[in-house]
Amino acid sequence: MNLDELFQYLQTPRKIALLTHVRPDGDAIGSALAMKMYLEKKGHTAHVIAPDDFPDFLDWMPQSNQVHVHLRNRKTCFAILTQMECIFFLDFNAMKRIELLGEDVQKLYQPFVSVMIDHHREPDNFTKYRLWDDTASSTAELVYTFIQMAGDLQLLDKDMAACLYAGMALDTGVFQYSNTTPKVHQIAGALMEYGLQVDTIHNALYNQYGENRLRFIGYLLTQKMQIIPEYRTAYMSITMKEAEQFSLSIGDKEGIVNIPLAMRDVDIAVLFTEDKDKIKISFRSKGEVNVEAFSRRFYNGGGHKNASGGSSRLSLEETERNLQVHLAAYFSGPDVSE
Ligand SMILES: [Mn+2]
Repeated sequence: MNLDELFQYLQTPRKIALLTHVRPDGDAIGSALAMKMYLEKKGHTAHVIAPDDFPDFLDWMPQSNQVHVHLRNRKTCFAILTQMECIFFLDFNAMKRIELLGEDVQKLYQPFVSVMIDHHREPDNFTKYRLWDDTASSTAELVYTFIQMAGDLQLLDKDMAACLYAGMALDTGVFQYSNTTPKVHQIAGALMEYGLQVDTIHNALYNQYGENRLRFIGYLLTQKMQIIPEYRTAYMSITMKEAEQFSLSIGDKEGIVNIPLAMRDVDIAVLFTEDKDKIKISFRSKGEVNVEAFSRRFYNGGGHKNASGGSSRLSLEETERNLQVHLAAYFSGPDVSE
């Protein structure tokens, strides 16, 4: 899409909100913070609003203490939103992905210019402008591209580079998933030129386990993991009670879904996480197995071919039991009613 009109609009100082999806990950927060710093350098006023808390292991990101959390400060966030002329939607492409924050956005009376920057499949059409590419590794990559297209790469600095590098690293599994393109390495290299210590960033992102978390993973793998050999699928579940017993915080569940893919005979990994009113479900896959289509068809979900999410309103037991039924339907062929 031609973004020149938007770049023209951004030649004048604007009041801009940067919104990320629920349970924001490193790509969402890194992209939003880098975008905030960029827009402020351009003379704009920018506020990052996340629907709920991001994990502690992102606290090192520059300006992470300036993220407004809607769930905890709904009034403040709404007051900010009512002042805005422009809203960026970062790392998501459907209003339902920001839940209550989306309801507040839809209540706004003032007109605002809307921009989506995203890399998830099947975007809803709710913004005036979009930089959308589902072959991009991450929203961080697209934020870099956005700044490049605007002709502003000279405004990049070490803090912005660190946020974007971290977003790309997290969404590519540290440059190992199939979304790791030559362009990803080129941009990562360009970002490193700002003096990034990649080992320091890696330690900050990954080597942050508490003893409880590592022991919990041991418990999950020995006591909870189930394997369905005919569908090369492994699944695990985390109940609210277990999360409490092991004192898990938000970030502690991150990445766990990937672990069963380390097995030679497993192509699909599923993690069910019990929440107050629903079961949250994460899917990961290898190669050509498309868990995005699977989660979209059976779990009101979406995301990427090899990494997607969804949910279920059934009990945890029923949800687990249904998995095998859905896998059978999925592998028997496409739904002809679609
Ligand atoms: Mn992302």
